[in-house]
Amino acid sequence: MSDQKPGFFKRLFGLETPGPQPAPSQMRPINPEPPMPEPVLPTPEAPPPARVPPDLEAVPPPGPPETLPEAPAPANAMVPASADAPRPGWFARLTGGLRRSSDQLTGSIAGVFTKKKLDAAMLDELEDVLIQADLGLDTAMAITEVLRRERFGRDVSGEDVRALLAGEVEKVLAPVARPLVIEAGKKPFVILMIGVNGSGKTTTIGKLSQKFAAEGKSVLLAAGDTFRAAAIEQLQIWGQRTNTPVVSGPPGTDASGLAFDAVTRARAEARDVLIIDTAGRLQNRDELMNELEKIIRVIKKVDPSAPHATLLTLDATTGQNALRQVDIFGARAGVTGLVMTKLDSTARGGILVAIARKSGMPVHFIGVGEGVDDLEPFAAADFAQAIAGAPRA
Ligand SMILES: Nc1nc2c(ncn2[C@@H]2O[C@H](COP(=O)(O)OP(=O)(O)O)[C@@H](O)[C@H]2O)c(=O)[nH]1
Ligand SMILES: [Mg+2]
Repeated sequence: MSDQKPGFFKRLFGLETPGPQPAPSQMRPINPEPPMPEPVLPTPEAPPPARVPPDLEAVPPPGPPETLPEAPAPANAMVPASADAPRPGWFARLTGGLRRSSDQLTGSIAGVFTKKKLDAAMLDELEDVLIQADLGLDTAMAITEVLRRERFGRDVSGEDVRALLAGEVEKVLAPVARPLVIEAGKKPFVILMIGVNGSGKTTTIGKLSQKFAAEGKSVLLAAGDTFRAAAIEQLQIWGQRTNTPVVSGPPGTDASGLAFDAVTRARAEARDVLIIDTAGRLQNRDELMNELEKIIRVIKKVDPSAPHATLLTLDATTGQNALRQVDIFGARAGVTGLVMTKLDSTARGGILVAIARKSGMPVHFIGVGEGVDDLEPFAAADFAQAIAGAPRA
């Protein structure tokens, strides 16, 4: 951000409270094969990745360094074991998952409201805090405007601001919080999972397959990330865990041919849902985007109405770069909805608000952990309250 005030980061990071680390029981590695790194081309706008985990291709965000969880397990922990402990309720999981984001926001807001009477300097500082929390300029300005209009020169507490923040965030999110509806008339209902490498496609497929199986749906998975043996194996492990068959071929198989076979088989077996995994695509790599378009064309040869949902997974830890991914994948692959992953690993959860306001794209689910149950249907009011650290209405 070019408009940040000097000394701001010092204050911001001085206040940062580290979030909870994933429970060791959720991190047991299963897959012995380390994934092969894929070639990485930096985007013109973004700096080249300085520190990329072996299975990540997502371009790291500009701006402050992200606190990633200390790798508690080897780099190949791609399929974490399910937690054995009883699971907390869903709102507790959501607030737990968003703790890093809400702690940072709450702490920074408290740092602004040290004086009682609201003045211009406090409003400016608050606007910076909200922008730095990745909420986007519009949301930051809307909130400070309400305060300027209604509370200037009067008493304002951090709590008042958090309640206002929760309300504004909810207003932005409500129109995009839309469930993923599996239409019974579409059999199979074909879901294509796309996104840059490491954004959480395969993990989200595992979580979704568990969810659909629990609803009594019959699911088929397709290992369409045919570049790497480890990627195929990772989906197979999720298939075993969720008792779901997986269509796969040897590494190097043509992904569109595999997608064709998968749709044909799912139709022959009268499956309710088919979820197709794809290789990580860096959005500026033209030939890879072309391949994605080819997969879609080939799917349509079996069923012209498919894919019925094209879900883009976005890694919340990539911050502002996620906005670019929405634009480019949206233009090239006809994205129908978003899944934001790793909200538990970042203080930048506010990016979802900026994406919602800018793109208006439906948000179906959010990922708040690596376990099979750590996928929550996206609910605007709950998310808004959790991120603002506001009490539940
Ligand atoms: N903490 C956390 N980690 C996640 C989440 N979703 C995925 N991951 C992890 O992110 C890494 C990359 O995920 P993967 O599904 O392989 O990404 P893909 O390359 O897009 O298929 C893996 O280590 C996953 O366990 C999430 O919601 N929270
Ligand atoms: Mg994958």
